[in-house]
Amino acid sequence: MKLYDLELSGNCYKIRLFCALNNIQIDIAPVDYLANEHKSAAFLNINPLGQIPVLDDEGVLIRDSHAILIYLAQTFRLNHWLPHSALTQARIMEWLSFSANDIARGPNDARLHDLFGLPLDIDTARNNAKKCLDIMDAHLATHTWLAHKSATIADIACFPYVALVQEGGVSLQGYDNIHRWIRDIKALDGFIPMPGLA
Ligand SMILES: N[C@@H](CCC(=O)N[C@@H](CS)C(=O)NCC(=O)O)C(=O)O
Repeated sequence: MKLYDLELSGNCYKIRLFCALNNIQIDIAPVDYLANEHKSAAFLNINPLGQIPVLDDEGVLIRDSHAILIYLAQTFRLNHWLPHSALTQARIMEWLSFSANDIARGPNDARLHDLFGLPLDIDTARNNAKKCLDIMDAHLATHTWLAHKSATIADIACFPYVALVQEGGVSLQGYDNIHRWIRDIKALDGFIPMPGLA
């Protein structure tokens, strides 16, 4: 399996982290983001959205970090990361959707503005980020993990941009339950960091 990857991308890191936690071997194919390789004709053949990550499993191409997490969990029968019960799968989907929408328009946008200079509305992004943190902290006050009694792909999906939120100028101070959850993820066997994460 090959991952089209950018080291500084939280979306790509979700896949690298999940593979490390589960001893899944993947070849990393770095994409030259600064040179706009992801918008080249060759890459648009791989993903017409011009986005990374993309997984290539023997010619089967899968785009989107959340779709890739589902694919890997199912392919390697990692049922504890994606349990089969209807309610748990619905709970996981709630958080994958939260990651793709709310976290993307909050912590992720704030970081894209501050770290990469994207012309985004930083006040809106930081307000969105704080709403995300409030919602997650309240949830984690009564839940060890986001969607289930043990860690699932929901936790992996939400982890990077929340743990990196300070790179978008938003403090995690006072979000004690999120701090505890971040510590719990970092303590998982096989955890690997990415730049910006201690
Ligand atoms: N929903 C996608 C978002 C992927 C995404 O936005 N990737 C960024 C890098 S982290 C990218 O390629 N951006 C370029 C663009 O959107 O043009 C996912 O979860 O993988």
